[in-house]
Amino acid sequence: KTTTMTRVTSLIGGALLGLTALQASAATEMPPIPDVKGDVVKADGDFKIKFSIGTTQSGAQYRGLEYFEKIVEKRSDGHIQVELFPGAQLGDDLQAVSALQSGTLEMTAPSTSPLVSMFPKFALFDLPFLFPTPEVADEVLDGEIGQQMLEDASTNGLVAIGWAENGYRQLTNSQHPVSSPEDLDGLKIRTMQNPIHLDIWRTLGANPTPMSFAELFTALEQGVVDGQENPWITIQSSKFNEVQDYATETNHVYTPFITLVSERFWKRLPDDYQQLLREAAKQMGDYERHVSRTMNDQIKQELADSGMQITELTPEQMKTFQETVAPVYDDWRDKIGGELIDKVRAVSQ
Ligand code: KDG
Repeated sequence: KTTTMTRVTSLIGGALLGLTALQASAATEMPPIPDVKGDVVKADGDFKIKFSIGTTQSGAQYRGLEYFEKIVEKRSDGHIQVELFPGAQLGDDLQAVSALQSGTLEMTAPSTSPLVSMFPKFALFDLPFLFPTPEVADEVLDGEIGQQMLEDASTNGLVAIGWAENGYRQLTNSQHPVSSPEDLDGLKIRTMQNPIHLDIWRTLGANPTPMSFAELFTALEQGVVDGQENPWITIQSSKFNEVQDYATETNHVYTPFITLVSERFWKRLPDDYQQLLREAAKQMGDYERHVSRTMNDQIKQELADSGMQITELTPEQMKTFQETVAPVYDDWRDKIGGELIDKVRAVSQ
């Protein structure tokens, strides 16, 4: 009887998940492209944008880029062509940013974390547990703080035109379940090339190694590192679950993507086209955040169904993680600016 009941339950569960997947898929349909065909057409010349990202074609970020491409090509009546290069085909984050500065690539949208040496204030987004909800992240990114950061980042051969979402980061590893900092003892955890992330995992007792996103899957597969941390969508779209048996839902950091344009390319665009790219970047970011949040829970469930053992921390266990990493703020408060951190905390109230 139990077996039958179990089978029936799992059939219903599967059906519901199927329904959920269908619902999620319907809920993340691309919105209609503004019916303004050719409303921004300039006679003087055609332009081509190569847009490179590190995440793969099956992630939420790529869905955003497809939307960006359709908006820009439609509203310029094809006078601006956009070609998408996912999966770090044209180089990792830092290589792509360098290519923008030299003018050999037109656009990229990395996480802010690897850019902190260039833009120290970006480290705000690496502070552990600072953004309690996606709504707080939106208010910071779309409000005065985020808009000022875009202005500040529009230098060094770069023009920053919008925000999208990598998301809340979760820990995975190949060794054993993790439900406390003690479980991290001796674990080699890959981090982004970012000093705060190194601080976080050292403070938690792990053995962190900075590495580009492009090298990560191979390093996990070869056991060069035992674990990493990324949002559920990135874990699935980069197939980390194929080489990581354990995950812990830590939500320890919220990471945005920043949409960047090569200044050399930007200066060749007529003002109308510059405005068009800004508007399309905003629409891309809004849509991509919607996709990221709609898919998040379903993808977590799919990872569990694929055999990943996901540890959900109790409030007490989460509190232990939060209290253990609290000293990271002491080291970074002055460098980032206490006032900026307090502003984010005020948004959270
Ligand atoms: O281009 C992709 C990276 O910017 C993004 O995935 C960063 O989360 C990241 C990581 O782990 O490197």
